[in-house]
Amino acid sequence: MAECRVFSLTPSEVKGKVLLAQAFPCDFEGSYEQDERVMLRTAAWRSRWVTALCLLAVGLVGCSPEHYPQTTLLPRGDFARIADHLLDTTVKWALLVFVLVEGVLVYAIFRFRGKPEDPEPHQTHGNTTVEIIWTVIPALILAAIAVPTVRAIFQTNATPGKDALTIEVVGHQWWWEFRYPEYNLTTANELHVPVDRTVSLRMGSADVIHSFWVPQFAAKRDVFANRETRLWFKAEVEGEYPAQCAEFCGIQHARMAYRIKAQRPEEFQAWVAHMQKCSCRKSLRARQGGGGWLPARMLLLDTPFEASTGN
Ligand SMILES: [Cu+2]
Repeated sequence: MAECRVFSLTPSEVKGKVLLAQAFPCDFEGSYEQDERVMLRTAAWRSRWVTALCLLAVGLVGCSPEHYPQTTLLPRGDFARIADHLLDTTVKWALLVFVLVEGVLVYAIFRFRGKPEDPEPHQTHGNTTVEIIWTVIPALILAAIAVPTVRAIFQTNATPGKDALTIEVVGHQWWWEFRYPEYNLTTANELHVPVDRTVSLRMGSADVIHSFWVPQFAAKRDVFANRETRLWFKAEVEGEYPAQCAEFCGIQHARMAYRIKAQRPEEFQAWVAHMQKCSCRKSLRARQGGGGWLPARMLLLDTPFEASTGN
C-alpha cells in the first residue's frame, strides 16, 4: 500500500519532497530513505555532475597551450606579451567580480532562505549608500582596466625604431608574399625573422581583404588592397610557428596558411646569403619592373614608409 502511494507521486510532488528533505533532513529522515524515486533521481543528478566535472577536467587538460602552436596564450614575442598581459589583467578583474558577486548571491540564498512559517519580508526601496558603492566600485575597476588598455594601444601602434627589419607583406588569393627590401629577396608562405630584432611589417593585399595573424608573436591585422596597414613584433624564442590568414577570403581561405621561422641572427644571415645565391634571388619587386604583371594597386607598398597612411 505504501509502495502504491510512493509511486503515485507526480513529478512536482517528488520535487517538493526533495526540496523539503534537503531543507529539513531530520523531519524527512525516515521517508527520504524509503522513497526510491527520490533516491534514484538524486543518484542520477550526482552521476551527471560527476560526468560533467570529468568532461570539464578532460577539456581543460586538452586546452594546454603547449599542444596548440597557434594559441595566443603562449606569447613568444614582445607584441604578443603586451596583448597577453592585457588579457590576463582583464580576466583577473572579471574573475574577481564574478567570485564576489556570486559569493554574495550564494551566501544570501542560504543565509536568508525563507521558511514556510516566515512572515512577509520587510519591503524596502532604495539605499543611497549601497547605490554609491556599486557605482563607484565598477568605475574604479573600469579605470584600472582602461589604464593598461590605453597604454597597450599606444605601445602596439608605436613606430618601430630605425634598426627594425622592414618586411613587406602582400596577401594574395590564396598565399602570402614576403618581401625583404633590405636583402632584395622574396619568399612565399614562409616568413623568416631573426630573434631579438624587431620586424616592421608593411602590409597590403593584391586582391581581397586578408588578415595577417601570427598568434604567438602578434595580434592579427587586416590587409587591404587600397591602404597600407602596419604591424611590428620581435620574436624572442627561435622555432617554427604556424600562422594562418584570419579573414575569410574565398573558397581556398582555409589553405592560406604560412610559417614563421624565428632564427638566431647568424642563422638568419646564413639563410639570407643562401637565398641571395640561389636562382630565386630575383625578387618580385624586380619582376614588377621587368614584366609589370603585378596588379597596379600593389604599388602602394612602394611608397616611402613615412609617407604612407593608415595603420
Ligand atoms: Cu586570406
